[in-house]
Amino acid sequence: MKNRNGRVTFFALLSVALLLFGENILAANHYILAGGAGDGSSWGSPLGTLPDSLIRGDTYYIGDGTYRAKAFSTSEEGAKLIIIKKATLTDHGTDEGWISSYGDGVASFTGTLTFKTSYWEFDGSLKYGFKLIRTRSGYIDEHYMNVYGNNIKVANVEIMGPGWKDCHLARGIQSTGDNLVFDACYIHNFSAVGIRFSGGANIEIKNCHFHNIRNLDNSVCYNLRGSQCHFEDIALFDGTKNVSIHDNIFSQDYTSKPQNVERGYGVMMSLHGGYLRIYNNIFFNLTYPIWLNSDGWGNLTDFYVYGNTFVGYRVATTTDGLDDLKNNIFCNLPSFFNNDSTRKAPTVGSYNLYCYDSRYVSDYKSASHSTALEQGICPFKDCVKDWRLVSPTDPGYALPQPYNKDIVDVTRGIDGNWDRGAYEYKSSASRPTSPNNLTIIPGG
Ligand SMILES: [Ca+2]
Ligand SMILES: [Ca+2]
Repeated sequence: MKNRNGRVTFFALLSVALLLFGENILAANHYILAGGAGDGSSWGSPLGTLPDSLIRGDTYYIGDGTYRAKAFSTSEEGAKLIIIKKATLTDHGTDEGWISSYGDGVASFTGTLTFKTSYWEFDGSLKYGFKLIRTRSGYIDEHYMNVYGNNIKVANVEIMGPGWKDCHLARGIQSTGDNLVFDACYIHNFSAVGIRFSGGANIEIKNCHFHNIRNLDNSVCYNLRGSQCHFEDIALFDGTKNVSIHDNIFSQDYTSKPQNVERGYGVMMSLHGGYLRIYNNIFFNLTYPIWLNSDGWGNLTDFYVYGNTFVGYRVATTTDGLDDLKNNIFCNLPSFFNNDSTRKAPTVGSYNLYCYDSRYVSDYKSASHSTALEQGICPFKDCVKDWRLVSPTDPGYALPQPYNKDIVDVTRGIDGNWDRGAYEYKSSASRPTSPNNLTIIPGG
């Protein structure tokens, strides 16, 4: 601390300050805007693209425009994050040189983004400030994002594939890392896979929308392109473990009936281990919402399926390895979904609600604490696009955290009745003055 003259040096003090407050003192903002040629110090002097090497602890704001492929390979420094976020009207760092047109649209990336090292946050700020697309023609087989590092969060990103009909082999995201969060992403229009995990542990996928991850016919695609056209929204393979999938929507277009014969897997699993918690999701018009690959499980310990809404399916969920199945709604209305293409919902759980199906109504009624609705009753505001409840269900089973909030964060049972399905129903007596009338429409 003291030099040979007994004086505390400026540099020694600075070292202590850096040790104590290092991230706060050093953290800086950088500004990137397509077409920029500055030093990145303000919106008046933006960089045109993210630099090759970024600075740990810093934040990089990106303005509207089109950007190219990027490999994120900056070395780690302990747990120091690098934050890359979309600049918005209300969150863009400095006002110096700022023009509102820099932040009222999206930042699009037309090449693959690859996270090679750990501790990154990539956040589009608003739904969906970052967009990953391809603009060229022909078969597109390279993945749109690769997540190879650990401790990475990806949020508010739209990943629009090259087309669900055309047997492309591209995946939205290919991932091998640990400690990952995917939040509020919209991944659609792929014929292979939305997100594939090839190993990795402690993974959370929430508030995302997967739409039209399918292909015209797998045998057609197999013959054309090989066996990578999997039509899986989320694929958990190769020893992936400890996964939580909640508050997501998995859907396919529903324009004429029957549509659900066109396949589509919501969550596909093989050799998965640790816990697997699937709750508060909506699965609409998928042939196999939750499906176990023929390779079977790994070392699975807790597999829970709670509070989901299944509408239109052939096999709603595997029951192989399933530890508990509660508070779900299973709905296959013959008026919407052809009897030939719909199958029986599982009856091994309890506190589930079943829509009417003449073939299975007696089984549904005899399931533990079940509800089997009468013929012609749809429990939702709209069976094909709005799965909020029109009235309370028979009480669900009260579960601990994290299962005590619904898909839009309403506390379960806040009105005295814990409802089944992804949406909690709030009776008018306790409804706040400004309810969250969120309507989620497939494709939107
Ligand atoms: Ca703009
Ligand atoms: Ca309720």
